[in-house]
Amino acid sequence: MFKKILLTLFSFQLTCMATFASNPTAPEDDDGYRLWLRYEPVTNAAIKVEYLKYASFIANTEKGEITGSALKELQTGLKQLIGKRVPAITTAGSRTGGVVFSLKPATGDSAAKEGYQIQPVSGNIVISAQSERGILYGTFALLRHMQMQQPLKNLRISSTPKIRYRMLNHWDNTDGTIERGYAGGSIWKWYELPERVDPRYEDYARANASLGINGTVLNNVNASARFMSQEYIGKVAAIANVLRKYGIKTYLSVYFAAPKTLGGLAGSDPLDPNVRAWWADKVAEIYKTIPDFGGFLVKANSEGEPGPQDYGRTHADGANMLAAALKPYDGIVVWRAFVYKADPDADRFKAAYEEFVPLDGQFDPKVIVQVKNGPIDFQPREPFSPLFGNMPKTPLGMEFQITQEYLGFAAHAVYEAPLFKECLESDTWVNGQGSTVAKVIDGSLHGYERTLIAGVANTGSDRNWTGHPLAQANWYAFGRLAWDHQLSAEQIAAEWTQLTLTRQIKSREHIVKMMLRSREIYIGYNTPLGLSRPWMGVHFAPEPWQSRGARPDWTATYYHRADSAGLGFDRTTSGSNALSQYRPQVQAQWNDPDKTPLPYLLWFHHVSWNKKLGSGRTLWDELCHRLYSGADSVSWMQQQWELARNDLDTRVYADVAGRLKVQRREAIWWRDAWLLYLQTFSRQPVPASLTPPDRTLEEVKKSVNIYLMR
Ligand code: BDP
Repeated sequence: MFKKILLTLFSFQLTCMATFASNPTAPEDDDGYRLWLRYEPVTNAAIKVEYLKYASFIANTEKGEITGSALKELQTGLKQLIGKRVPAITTAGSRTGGVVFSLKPATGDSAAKEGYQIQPVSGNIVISAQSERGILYGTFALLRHMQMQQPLKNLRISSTPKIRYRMLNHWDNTDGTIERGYAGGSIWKWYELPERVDPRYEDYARANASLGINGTVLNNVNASARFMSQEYIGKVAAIANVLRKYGIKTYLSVYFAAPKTLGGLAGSDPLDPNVRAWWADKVAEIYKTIPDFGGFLVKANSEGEPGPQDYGRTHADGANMLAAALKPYDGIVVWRAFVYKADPDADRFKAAYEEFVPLDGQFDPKVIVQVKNGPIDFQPREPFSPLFGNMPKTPLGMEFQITQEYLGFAAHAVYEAPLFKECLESDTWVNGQGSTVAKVIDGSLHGYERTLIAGVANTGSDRNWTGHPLAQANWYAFGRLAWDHQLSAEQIAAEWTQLTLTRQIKSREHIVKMMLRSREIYIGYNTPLGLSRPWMGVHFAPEPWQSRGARPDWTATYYHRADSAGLGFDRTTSGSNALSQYRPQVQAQWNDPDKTPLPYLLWFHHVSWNKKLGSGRTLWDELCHRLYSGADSVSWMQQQWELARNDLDTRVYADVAGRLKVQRREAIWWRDAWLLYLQTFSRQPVPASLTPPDRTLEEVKKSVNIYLMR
């Protein structure tokens, strides 16, 4: 047996050597675990000499846990970057040639408190901030700068976050599964907590802190009441103890009916004094165990979850009850606006606005209403939610989805920063031109101090955290934009690629190019021209023909409305009139089918198959062209990836290359499904310049059924 192991090891070694021999410039084998914190040795000799000039000591006068983490990170980073173990001292005094943490008295608002400055001062690099968190963020910024081998000489970085609460939302369950998770199981090992604390929690915290993320909701919005039990509060506390060291507060999703199901009360009416007392006691119990607990995230009266409306109360009543329970503490209530009633005649697009706008001004100041970026549900492209700007008396937070529920799971490469940016830069026009969504959520438009941005996490127990190696970039991009929404998608992609994949410029350019186009390519074969597909099921397989569901808005046909006349959802005055929820200037962009930009066309109009579009093609022809060009462009992505091959880690290269092949196959699957199905309505041939699918609609349907089989 022993001999067999030795032999296996030997042949494994030979294989590795062979791989390296054929690929001499590729870096060492990497499993993706280190994310963008790889701290690969500095290769630029002059830069290394400069870095060594500041590597005599790290001066940290503070005794706090968070500056302790900053110190540890800097020591680890420098050891790996320049090969030197840098000693820690408490004060620099007159010494020069080191890095100094300088904590200043707090004067500004919460954003200023988390900001930092980095600059050379009298022979040292000084990281100054008004809080320990600021020092930590500054440390990570310095390390990022050094990983990119930038000089320190004229370094002057000054940065403050634009949004106060920058959070991840995990949709993780007690049984270790993750709702809409595609990278393995949950990283939270509930069954072994609180006794065993997985070291991975600390690496998770480091990664988030490196981006400035300062809060995390540990569990699914479809929450289990168990999280409010004493047993789970103890488990949560063990995780919170780790996250705290990195400036991250822990939050929990709550099951609104917990007073009844867990507490044994008759009901969970938010105006019932017994229910209110139950929550007040529960909150006190939580704070006793987790003194810096962040607060609650709530999905109520949505998709079957319980809520205040079960007792004839409003969302404001429910949220305010929890806010009252949190009053003695620092915690907040994040109340989700993702609601839509099962009304067969309604347009789901309009639901959140109709329920929430009338409540504007009724929420307790501790409440933030968290709104998904679009009015429906995390589609590859959506217009911005009309709630943004229309609740001036209520702080609205942004909810983006990082996990790729509608973006091809972990098989398709879709870089999401362009999606995030598109929404943030949309103009609501509520206070005239320039009233962007970003200004709504950063509080500058309506003067909110409590501002929030959340991303539904894409992390899991896979060794590389996100399944698809390129999906790490989406976690990274979310965090960077949460800190500063003015960064460009390109800048973030370039940064991430350099930190994570390769320092070689040419290869980086190929990868960045591919990342920047990836979302449009995906939309091309998946939801071109403003189609959407939030139908029920696994949210992956193409089923545009699905017409039966528990409710109309859980079918595919509800959304695309294909018929013999044309395609698309009429949301103008002749249809659902959802457009009226936007300001006139926004309506003007989308009201007229002749002027609506093609990417949004079918979101707002039912367009006839033969209508000539701005592109010069008819709707049918344009649709075919986009489906084909999307699917074909996956081959172009494969080429870009190949061009970078020699500068990539061998494992990461092979992993992505394999996934791109899957993406190519599935892109054709989507293309054929839409095309063959919609052809039954358009009754037109595929344009002559394109090669028609080599299978029938029935064959595609069969393959989908097999895919969906248990
Ligand atoms: C939908 C997901 C569902 C979530 C829901 C939500 O399919 O799993 O529970 O959103 O955000 O997109 O509450």
